[in-house]
Amino acid sequence: MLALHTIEPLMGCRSASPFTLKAEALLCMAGLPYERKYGMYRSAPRGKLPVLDDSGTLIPDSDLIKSHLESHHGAQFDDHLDERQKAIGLAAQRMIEDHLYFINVYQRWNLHPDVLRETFFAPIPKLLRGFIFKKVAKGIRETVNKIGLGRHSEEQMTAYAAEDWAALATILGDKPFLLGDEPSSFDASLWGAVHGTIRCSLDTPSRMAALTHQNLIDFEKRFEARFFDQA
Ligand SMILES: N[C@@H](CCC(=O)N[C@@H](CS)C(=O)NCC(=O)O)C(=O)O
Repeated sequence: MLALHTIEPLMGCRSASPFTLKAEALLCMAGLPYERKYGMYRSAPRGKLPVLDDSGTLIPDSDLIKSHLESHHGAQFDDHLDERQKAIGLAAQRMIEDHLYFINVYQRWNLHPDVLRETFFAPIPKLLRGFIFKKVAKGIRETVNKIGLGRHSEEQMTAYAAEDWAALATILGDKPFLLGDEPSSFDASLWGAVHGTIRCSLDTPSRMAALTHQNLIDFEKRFEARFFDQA
């Protein structure tokens, strides 16, 4: 029995987190039935989501979930890729998850605090909501600042995001998936980022940059149609 502890949908996208989107995409790619669960925040083993519950064993982190699905459930996400393709995929994934992600989060929270507080935080009682929201927002600002990105100007951050999207669009080119005709785990990461950015109606400069790449928009739809429409 598989249950994915994930984060709620947000304004048009299936989850507010690209990492939980990636984990869900991997489950769908593996063709495994699963249940979605919400609300595991503080009790997550590493304080972060996604977490996969496999009959009572908790697996935190989207990459560890990928390895678990391969080692325990027969998934073969990347076996068709050669070493060079795997290296390109990993470089793209790291750019998505360790660079672009932080700009996306920062811009979303910086530009739309009121909307986020009243949508995403709506389940929290009103008296507590503002307090918890401020604490989370402060944590995000501090994290992005500590890794250095938050010390750049808004314009510079937008320029970085535009470069990342352009690089991803270039790697994808006119192929159906990031590394060729068949999807791999790296597409789950790309789909999580593209879906979470363009389908969520919270507009940011990074979202606008992503939307200038028709092949990324088409990829998001193609991936969704193949793995999610029947899910
Ligand atoms: N490396 C982790 C990153 C997961 C992650 O950063 N999740 C965010 C949601 S987007 C989270 O749970 N943040 C809560 C926090 O940092 O307190 C993965 O791939 O799963």
